[in-house]
Amino acid sequence: PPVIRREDYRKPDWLMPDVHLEFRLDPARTQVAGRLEVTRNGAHNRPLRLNGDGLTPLAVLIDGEPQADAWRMDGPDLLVDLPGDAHVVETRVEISPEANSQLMGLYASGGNLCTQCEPEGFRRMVFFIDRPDVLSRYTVRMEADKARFPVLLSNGDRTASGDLDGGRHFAEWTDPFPKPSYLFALVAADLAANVDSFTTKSGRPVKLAIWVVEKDLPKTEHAMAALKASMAWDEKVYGREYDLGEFNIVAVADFNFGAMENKSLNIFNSRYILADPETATDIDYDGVSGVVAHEYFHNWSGNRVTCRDWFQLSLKEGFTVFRDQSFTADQGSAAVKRIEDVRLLRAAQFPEDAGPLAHPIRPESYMEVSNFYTATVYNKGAEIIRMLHTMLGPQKFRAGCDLYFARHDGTAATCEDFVVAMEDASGVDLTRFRLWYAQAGTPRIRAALSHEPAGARALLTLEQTVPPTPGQPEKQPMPVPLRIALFGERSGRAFEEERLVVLDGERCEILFEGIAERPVLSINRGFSAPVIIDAARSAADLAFLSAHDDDPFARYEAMQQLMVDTLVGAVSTGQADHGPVIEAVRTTLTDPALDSAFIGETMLLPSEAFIGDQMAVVDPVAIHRAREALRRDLGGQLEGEWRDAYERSRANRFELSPQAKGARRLRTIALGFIMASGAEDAAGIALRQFHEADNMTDRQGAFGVLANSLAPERDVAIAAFYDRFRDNGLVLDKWFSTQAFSIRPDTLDRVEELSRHPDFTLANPNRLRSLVGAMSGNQLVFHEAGGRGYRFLTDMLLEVDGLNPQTAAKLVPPLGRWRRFDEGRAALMKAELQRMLDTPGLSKDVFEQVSKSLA
Ligand code: BAL
Ligand code: ZN
Repeated sequence: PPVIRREDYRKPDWLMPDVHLEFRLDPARTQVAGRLEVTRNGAHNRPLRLNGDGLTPLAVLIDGEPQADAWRMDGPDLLVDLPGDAHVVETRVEISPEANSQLMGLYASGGNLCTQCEPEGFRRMVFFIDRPDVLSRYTVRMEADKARFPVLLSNGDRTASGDLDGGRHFAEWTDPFPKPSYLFALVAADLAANVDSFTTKSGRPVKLAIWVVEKDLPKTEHAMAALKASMAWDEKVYGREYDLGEFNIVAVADFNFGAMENKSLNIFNSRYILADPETATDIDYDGVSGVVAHEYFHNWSGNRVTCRDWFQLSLKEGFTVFRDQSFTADQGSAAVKRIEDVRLLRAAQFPEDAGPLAHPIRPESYMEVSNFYTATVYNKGAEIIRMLHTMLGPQKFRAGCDLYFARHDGTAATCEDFVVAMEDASGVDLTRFRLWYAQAGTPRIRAALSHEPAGARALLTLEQTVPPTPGQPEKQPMPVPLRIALFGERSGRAFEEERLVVLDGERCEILFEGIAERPVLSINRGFSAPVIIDAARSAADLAFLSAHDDDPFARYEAMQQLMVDTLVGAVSTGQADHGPVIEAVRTTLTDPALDSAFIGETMLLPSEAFIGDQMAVVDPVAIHRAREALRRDLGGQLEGEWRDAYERSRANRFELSPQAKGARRLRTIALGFIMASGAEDAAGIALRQFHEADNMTDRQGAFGVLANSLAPERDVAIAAFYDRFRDNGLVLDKWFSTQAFSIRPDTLDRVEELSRHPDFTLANPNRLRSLVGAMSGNQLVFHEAGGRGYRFLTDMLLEVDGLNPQTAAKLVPPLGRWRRFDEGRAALMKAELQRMLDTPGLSKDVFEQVSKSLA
């Protein structure tokens, strides 16, 4: 497949200020007519290229006349020769939504019809200039059977509707805001709405509607509350107001992404809309509010100002993730939110940045843009915006955002435009900061602190290296903002106010004065930069920080580092001293000043994958053994403390307050350690929690603990969970994933069995990820010697590729990590990648990921 390069960007040859679309909707045969008012953009004589994907033109008219000679196909695209500078081009095609298993373009889900156009799904519905820098005003007419599809929605405002002959009806929608095709949406459905309203700060009423199948209406309250909170927050924090009279959200069960920010008609994966205590965990509730906020915030960061080309994707995604993270931090515990965000970054983005698919947040090239909706573009992108916020301060950052929105409203912009607006508004030179957009790889910072008691001075030396990544062997040092504090080892107090140090080159030295007692270094507080810190602090210093640091993130981080050091030491030497971790955990667990949510986060052992990331060669079995040994020791030696914490955090009635959520979190973590202690009554306690729970967090928590166990209670829970929730797809996903995450020795057998379960299907991305995605994220099981996990993943992936290449390609990265494993495993992993490559008809989505993984 051809490689598309950022440097080859050329402005569009033709513009398309006004378009009119007509959809005669039918699940099997939908007719689509497009009427495009095109204008020549600049002096050239190139034809009009209308992108298509799998379309056959049934008619092509120019200025109202059929023109058989004026057009030709060029691969999937339609080329039209146009004599003048402004013409009306009309085309007609027929498509089959129910046969569309890619879930891109117009497709059927649960009997309803909906669209997904980002990034290049629009061209699967109608010949069009399908690129984000061509903005058009849309009018849309939809016609459908009224009984089957009573609800007809598109972007903007409904401007006409009525009944037609033969039991059909129509609706017309007009969107006054010019938009690129990727933000188009259409829904024809039999759904009911939770309707509410919001009045914007300038007094404009907005009708809000969340559309779901009728029985799910009670599960939309949390999403609605989140939507209203997001609208108010964006006004308060960014001064951004909603701009239309309606805002619709539609939930569908089959969806490639989490959700989609189509102008005024967001379409959501139902897992990010539906929540009630019986079926959703606290994590699910947070997912709903976070994603509702994210999609809403796109109305400004993405829709009003969109992207010039797909290389600029992080312009809208990194910025919008930063905005949704800030929103969630403001709504609840900022410390816990930061810990969760960093855990996700380390789990998903750091490995990507260290592997064959590493790319800068603004990539230089791609074969298939769908492969670039990555943790790097989204989550590292958000960290880069956060660093700007940290370095400029909140006022100048806000001024930069205001200038960016004012300058680029109604246009398609670039990452460079964003940085220039930040520079112009703040007066800060960001020349070197731009390297963060251009260079891949996670920088490593070595920090060495020396103390001179006689002179009461301390000297901190910082050194930066940025590792080579594919296509980027040499790197330049980047500006790294580090929040730093020193604590007195005896007094436990900070010596001075926290400093913000920007390490701007390869090396710098920072002098601290008035440091009489030995200082302990707290660095990258709040995770101020997305880097790896190598500070070589002793176990005693880390334990000290975990108890005394006044930055909650730094306290968490110190505990994590202590655990990681202990576990990596245990794996590499076979010897483990668990004492310091056990004492540090005891101190935190029994600190009455700490809230349960924070304690819970801090008690979580680093994942097996994260421990592997610290090692030259990952040994999944040794890592698992070392981690389980620590869990057993923590469980056994602190059994009394865990039982106290378990009882203390016994939630009463379900509520969603931060305190109640924290209590539930700690409760299940304590349960896990009681189980690890080997106590005889542990499985019974877990099964009681499972049965008596009045909410999914407690039930799922107990289920997860039992799923790892060899006790007979595990089978009871599996059967009971299934019986209770067999009719709820989203909860069944949990049933599949919990079993696929199990560390039992028979997990792969069970996963293979579940792949033949009548409720398993490759057609639904959530279900696929719940089994296959979960298994490949289970380091011990996926890397079982002999390669059965690799073969299972590959078999599934190849089958999915025939249906839904975009989703199939997302399953490749775990195999691409072969360089990190021993020769035997690496050879088996490569063999599976090669098997994919040798498969005829492989999609370009999967081809790109596999060929880069083998390179
Ligand atoms: N734009 C694709 C889905 C999202 O990031 O909101
Ligand atoms: Zn987004």
